[in-house]
Amino acid sequence: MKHLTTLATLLAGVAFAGAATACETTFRSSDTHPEGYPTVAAVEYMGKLLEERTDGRLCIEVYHSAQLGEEKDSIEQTQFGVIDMNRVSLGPFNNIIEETQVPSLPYIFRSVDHMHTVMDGDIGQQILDAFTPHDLIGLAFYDGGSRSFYNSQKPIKTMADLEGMKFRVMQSDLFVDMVSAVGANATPMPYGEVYSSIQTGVIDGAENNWPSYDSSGHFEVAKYYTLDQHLIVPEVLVMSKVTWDGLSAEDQAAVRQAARDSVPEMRRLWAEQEAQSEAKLEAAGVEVITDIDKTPFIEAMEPVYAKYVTSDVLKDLVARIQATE
Ligand code: BDP
Repeated sequence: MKHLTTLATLLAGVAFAGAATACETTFRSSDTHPEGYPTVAAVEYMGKLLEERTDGRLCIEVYHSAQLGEEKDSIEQTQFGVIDMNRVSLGPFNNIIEETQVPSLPYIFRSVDHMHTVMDGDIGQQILDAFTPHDLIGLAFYDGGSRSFYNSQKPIKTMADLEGMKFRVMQSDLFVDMVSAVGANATPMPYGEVYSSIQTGVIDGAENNWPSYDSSGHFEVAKYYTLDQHLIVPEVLVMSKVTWDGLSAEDQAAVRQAARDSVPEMRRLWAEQEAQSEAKLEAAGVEVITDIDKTPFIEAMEPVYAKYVTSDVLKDLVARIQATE
């Protein structure tokens, strides 16, 4: 008898747990980074909020480590509605959505705080709204720290040291021109190909933030890291418009709110990870070059601004960002 009661309780427990976790809809969300990376953890956190707030109806499953493809391809799949959500850098959108070029301009932000103020306000909203005509719904911006050059050859202390070197950039014309502007050559390629390309000498290096430099293992094959901090490019969380259009207005609001509420958590995780990665890689023997004069780098970017900031919309966005305290 006692045994039976225990079994009944157990079965009831299983049934209950089953009901609580039976999601009516599970959004598939793509991320290039591995499990535990701040962007992956933040979208999982958003999923938890959404599940709680919809009584388990709406859930998110994050397919990390580029399981759903490299960013450029996964963006297309998201536009088609094959993938429901995607967390990506703004870089791969540059060639499709003009407005995303503005926060991707080198040295446009004076600091991460400046970037937060801009992206949390009207300018950020305008850029999120610019995704809609491209079959995507911009939900929130995440942090991507600042990006700097690393390479396998030598410590780079001045712009002259970059002369003729070959760096991988994200698949964005703007970044190709950014690298040319400092006297080096750019090769756009998917993130997943960078490690072996450095290892085999196809390229001399790449550019990224501390957490990516760490989690990608690029530091193992390119140990010179020059903190010129040319980009403070935010990352973005988008939903496919196909998925979005299938949701009720209340569920759309719940998705938007959960995405917004994941931002402070993301920033907390990001700050933690940045410090951890920096300490880990310094201990691992990465040579960090910090005594660098950024002025020539900033001045060298003038032709990039001249080439890309040509439409009224972009000119206005740049002027408003520069005027933001
Ligand atoms: C990382 C971004 C990721 C990009 C990657 C890259 O988080 O979205 O794919 O850089 O350089 O920092 O491709």
